Amino acid sequence: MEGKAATYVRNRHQANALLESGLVLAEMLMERQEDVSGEETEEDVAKDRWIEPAIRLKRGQRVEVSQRLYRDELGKLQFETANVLAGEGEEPDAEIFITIEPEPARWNLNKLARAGFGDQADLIWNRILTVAGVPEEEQSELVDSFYDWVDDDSVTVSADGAESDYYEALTPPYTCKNGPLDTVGELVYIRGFNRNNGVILKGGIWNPEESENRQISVSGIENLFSLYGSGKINVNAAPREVLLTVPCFEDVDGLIVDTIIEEREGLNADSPTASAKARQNARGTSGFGAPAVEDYHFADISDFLARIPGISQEDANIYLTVDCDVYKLELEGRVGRVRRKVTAVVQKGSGDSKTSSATSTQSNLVILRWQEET
Ligand SMILES: [Ca+2]
Repeated sequence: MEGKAATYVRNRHQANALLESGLVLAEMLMERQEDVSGEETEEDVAKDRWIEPAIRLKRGQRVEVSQRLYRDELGKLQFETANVLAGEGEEPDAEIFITIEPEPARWNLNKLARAGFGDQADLIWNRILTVAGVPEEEQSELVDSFYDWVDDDSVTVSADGAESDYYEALTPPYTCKNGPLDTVGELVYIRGFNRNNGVILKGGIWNPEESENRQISVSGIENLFSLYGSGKINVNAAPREVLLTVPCFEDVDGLIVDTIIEEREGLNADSPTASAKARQNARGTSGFGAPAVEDYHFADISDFLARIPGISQEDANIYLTVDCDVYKLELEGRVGRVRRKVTAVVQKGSGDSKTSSATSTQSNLVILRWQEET
């Protein structure tokens, strides 16, 4: 038994160390995006496996990479290289999994207020709650109470809102935040969002008190939000469920959103519905010396508007972006059967951070948030 316990302790220790290695790898990839052009050939990509993810990052796309490790004769973990390979098909002794996602792929919750988006905040909330399945007539309780929660005054925006006098009457009582949220999960304290144990965050039955045939199920909205970024949605990186909640992408069957995803991934490149650019890209990648990584991402908002019909420049200015300097990282270290996970938010920048509480790594990466799974 002692042997097993010692192995567990060692593996856990090493898995934690892998999280640090994962951060270094993520940092390396973020720096590499400055050095890649997107013109790299298949030969280049075959020589260096980090080129392709670096290009994806440069284009504002989500990246998933992993690194295998094997124990050497001394039991130390070494990165997989030609020399350290334990053998074809053999399970690696350890692995690092890294996901890097541009943070503007989600709504910045703290900007979804009058002080952030102005009147458009109402439109965005309406889309978010409608897509989630919250009945129209019950939305104002959530929206107005959210506004009251974050605004610094103690006057309710409407009878559907709530300030401290409302929360102080609850059991147990608490006061209204009157400031920005520190976590997305904090939503559950807000009037309306607290309904049925905060079901709107994870999804479930909105009105369990009703008879079964009147019950409404809602989808969780928690994954639509972040607490960082400009507030605009990155059209290269945003997942489908977020794109569906952008007011200017509203249509009957989510057709615009499907078109956006097909265009940016090149899924429609062979079809006549694809933009001229997507079709040209598909042809361009077959020739000798042509770039190895197909490029369908939206280079800028003009490119986006040219390829996605029916969106106005005005709406694009309000809601959309292709820029990113804040990233969400998911790092996982596995050693044997022990897994350690961390979620981090990092800012890539010049190092002159405006966030005084942030800690800086040796290079230009600023860690805004570091949350280990316990
Ligand atoms: Ca308030």
